[in-house]
Amino acid sequence: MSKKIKPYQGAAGGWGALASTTRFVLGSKKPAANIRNLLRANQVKGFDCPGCAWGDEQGKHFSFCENGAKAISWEATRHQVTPAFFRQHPVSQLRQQSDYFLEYQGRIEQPMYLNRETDHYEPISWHDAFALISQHLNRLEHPDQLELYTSGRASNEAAYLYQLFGRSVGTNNFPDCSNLCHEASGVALSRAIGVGKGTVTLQDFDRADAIFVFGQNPGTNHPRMLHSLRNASRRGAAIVSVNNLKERGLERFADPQSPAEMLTTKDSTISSLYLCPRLGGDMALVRGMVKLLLEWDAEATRRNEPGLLDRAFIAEHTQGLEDYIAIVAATPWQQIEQQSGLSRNEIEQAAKVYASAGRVICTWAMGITQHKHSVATIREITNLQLLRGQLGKPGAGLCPVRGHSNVQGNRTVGINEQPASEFIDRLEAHFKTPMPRQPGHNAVAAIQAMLDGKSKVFIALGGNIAAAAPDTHVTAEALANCDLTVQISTKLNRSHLMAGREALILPCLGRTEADVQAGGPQFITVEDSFSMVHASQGVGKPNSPHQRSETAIIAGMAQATLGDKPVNWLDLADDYNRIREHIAATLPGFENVNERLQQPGGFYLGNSAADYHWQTASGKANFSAEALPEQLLPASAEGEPVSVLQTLRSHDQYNTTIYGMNDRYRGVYGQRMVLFMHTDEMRRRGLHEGDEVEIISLWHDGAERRVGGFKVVAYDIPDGNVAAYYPETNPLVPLHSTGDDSHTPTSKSIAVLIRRQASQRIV
Ligand SMILES: Nc1nc2c(c(=O)[nH]1)N[C@H]1C(S)=C(S)[C@@H](COP(=O)(O)OP(=O)(O)OC[C@H]3O[C@@H](n4cnc5c(=O)[nH]c(N)nc54)[C@H](O)[C@@H]3O)O[C@H]1N2
Ligand SMILES: Nc1nc2c(c(=O)[nH]1)N[C@H]1C(S)=C(S)[C@@H](COP(=O)(O)OP(=O)(O)OC[C@H]3O[C@@H](n4cnc5c(=O)[nH]c(N)nc54)[C@H](O)[C@@H]3O)O[C@H]1N2
Ligand SMILES: [Mo]
Repeated sequence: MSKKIKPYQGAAGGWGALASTTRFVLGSKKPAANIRNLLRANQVKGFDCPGCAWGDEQGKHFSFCENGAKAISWEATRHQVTPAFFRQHPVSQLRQQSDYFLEYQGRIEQPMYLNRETDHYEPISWHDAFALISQHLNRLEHPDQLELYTSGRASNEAAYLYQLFGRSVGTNNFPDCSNLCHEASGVALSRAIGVGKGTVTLQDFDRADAIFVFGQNPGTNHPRMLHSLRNASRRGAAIVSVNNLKERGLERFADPQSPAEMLTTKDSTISSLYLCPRLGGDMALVRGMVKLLLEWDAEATRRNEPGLLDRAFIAEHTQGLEDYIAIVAATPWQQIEQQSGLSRNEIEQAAKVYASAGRVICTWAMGITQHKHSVATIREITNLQLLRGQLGKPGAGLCPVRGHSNVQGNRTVGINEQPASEFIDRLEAHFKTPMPRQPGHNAVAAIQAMLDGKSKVFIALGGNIAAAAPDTHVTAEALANCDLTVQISTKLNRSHLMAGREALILPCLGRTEADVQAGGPQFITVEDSFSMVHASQGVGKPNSPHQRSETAIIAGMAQATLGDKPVNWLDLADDYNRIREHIAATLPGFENVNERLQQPGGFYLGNSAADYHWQTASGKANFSAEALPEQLLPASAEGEPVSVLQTLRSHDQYNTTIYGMNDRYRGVYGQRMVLFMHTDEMRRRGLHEGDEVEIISLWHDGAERRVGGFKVVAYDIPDGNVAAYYPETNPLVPLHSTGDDSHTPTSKSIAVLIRRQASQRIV
């Protein structure tokens, strides 16, 4: 595919999506099996789509999306990375290859051990691999020298076993992808409403009068959400999109699964209002909306008309309103307009939609969670919802739209570096053994501990930390500093090449594949963004007889390290019902899990806040009263203009997995090294479309962070903000540039200098 920039004219979804799906499915080597797989994804029987964490409509057939199709066919490849492949390619040579090349090689076929002498991975038996892990773990001076990373694709059963393994060794070091992702949502919501999860269910989208979508690109990352938005918009609900960029999926949508829509090429307008704030400007926008709501409410009260606030809800269920009102009053309009980059008139339009809607849902994703003041921003969105009692009732609530398909479930079953003491109490009582209580490391702390030589063994249950984590070179150094790194993976990736002094790759089954253990065929469970837990059972034939299930691999490591303490691990891996019985005994909400899973569609875990039960210290929902950040980022550094960079996903990628070089809805073809920029900024900088630039980030530690070879693309983005793809830009994100209280890297607001590539010399 040749490189080109060609603005996309169609709606999101539609023929473009269908053509792309067909190409991905048919382009793989086993189209029949792939299509059968697609039909089984997200159905009552079959597997949960590994694409994203959006919920499933009950009883609807053929519910898959273009990007789910890519995820499934990417996993179902027949390509294999065999011992012969590794004999041919030394690790130092593989390091020169792109992420796309690495994953494209296919599924890891056998367990592999890195021989540092020869610089090649060599086959190792499962027995010897587990023995090596146990030797390393039993040699640690302290259990906290172990880091156990999780990527949110693992099942509840695997994740539960993994946390039990880590805690039985004696550590709470569970860095996970959530630390890089929705951590701010968990922190903010726990403080505000006493539960770190969204309060809505999928059915609420059918009842909302207005849906505010903040900092999210569902057309690419949660395509099934577009169905809910389209249906809502058709029945007259207002959809307000708040996004730094004009995203096609939020503007228009045609359903690739609705023949009528496809034939008439009738597409739906999704958003009735589309606001483009500056990066990090959402808190200021919401503050402005609240300022107006309070003004309008006061006017109505003066006229003896019903006010806009839900006073009964506020009185019964909340605390902290006075302080919040005071801080809103003290926030000047000038600061609100300057920080949001929106005019008072634009903010007023959003406030009017909000004020006139009976039931409102607010959703958000990475555009909100990956900033320095993300927790404060989510608290502000929550304040807005509390003011009008938009919580708990049908059609209203808060909805952080999760990323990985089971990231929420992983947290629920104990992947948490700061576990609640009640959970540890339950584990101790049930397993009759002491469990660690000291807080563990999140992703950034884990990288720092490895860098400092404090942590010595790194085990990853999936994911690709070397590419996904910030400060790529620093992360690589941290991994190299470990005595042992272990990657439980489906496909070859960067993390296998940025390894410790000793390293293992342990190949596992994917979600779509049949998992047969001594106890017969097994299913696993997952939890979606709406707290629905349901079963998932793979159907495909495993790619190689050597691959094992994640659960069996964890059991193997645990049995080799701990013997039968505190459980017979191998016994649990024989029959996952046994693991679910331990889950039921130690986690509220999972009582009789094995029976309840028999109901089609699974069961709802419940949400205390949606039931007006506030598990906060105050016993109420808490308003927060925080000033807006003083200044987002500097406008210039030593006379040179500073831009603010966000790092985001293209349409052809799943996190660090690159499926292809196109970003169709943004009109980018055959390339990924692009930098989206406003035309005014291009003019000021004397840049033209296609000019090559390098990007240098500003951070006060003096280290140089620079990437080059990016082509400028003119785009509808606020002047002074720029955007480029992740993971190519991860070397620019300083490890310690993290969110307040969330510790999440600020991947959506990095201060950068932009220089023409020709000026190789930096003055
Ligand atoms: N196909 C596919 N599906 C995926 C993934 C994938 O990579 N590919 N990844 C999965 C994962 S792990 C996650 S977390 C989710 C990610 O889903 P998203 O959060 O949609 O992912 P991003 O591409 O990071 O997009 C961030 C969006 O927020 C906007 N934005 C950035 N900064 C700001 C801001 O300050 N304010 C506002 N209002 N908008 C802003 C960007 O323009 C962009 O539209 O998707 C999940 N689903
Ligand atoms: N700059 C920047 N950085 C970011 C982000 C950003 O927006 N900007 N987003 C962040 C976010 S939201 C997230 S969630 C993280 C993602 O971080 P990770 O979850 O660590 O990364 P992924 O790319 O999802 O992991 C892909 C790898 O997982 C393995 N894999 C796939 N399926 C399976 C499976 O079923 N089992 C096992 N064991 N392995 C499997 C494959 O080997 C594949 O190479 O990245 C974060 N990093
Ligand atoms: Mo994520």
